Amino acid sequence: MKNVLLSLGSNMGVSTDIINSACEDIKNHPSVSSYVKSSLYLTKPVGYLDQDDFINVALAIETALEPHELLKLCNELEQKYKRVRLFKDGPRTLDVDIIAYNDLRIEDKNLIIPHARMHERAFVLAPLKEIVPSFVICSFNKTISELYEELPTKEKQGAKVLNG
Ligand code: PH2
Ligand code: MG
Ligand code: MG
Repeated sequence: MKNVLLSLGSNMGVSTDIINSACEDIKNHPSVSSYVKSSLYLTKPVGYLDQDDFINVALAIETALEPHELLKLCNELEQKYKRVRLFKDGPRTLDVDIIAYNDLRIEDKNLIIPHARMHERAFVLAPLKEIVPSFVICSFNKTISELYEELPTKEKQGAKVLNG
């Protein structure tokens, strides 16, 4: 069984419903054995700024799925919730990213694990810090908590618990 961290985001459609429903799909998947979900976070867009705020959430799961099988599941969920890819970093109904997979490192044309920009992003690290602060990200040899604390203050201020 592998310990896997996922990050989900949405800023089109009814984002809270889409996020919650996609999380239930993951929880109910036959190859997912344990499941911890963070709060939902309201986050300022990163990258392309002229778009609505996002809803983001993090999941820590245990799964028997191999990395590329898991990627396939992520892509299928994005399809199910009618992902549109308008442009890079642009609005989307659902994005499901693999952030870490045990202490595995992968770099191929379809998949980079740990996620290449996770350490720069409060919308990834704030929800993860809530559920797995001590998880070590192998490529940095740092915990989620340490990576979060290293973020600029302004970046941290851009990710708040929804209704918190
Ligand atoms: N995803 C991106 C780019 N920018 N910003 C926020 N706040 N949340 C996201 O999920 C997000 C983003 C590319 O995947
Ligand atoms: Mg993404
Ligand atoms: Mg993605």
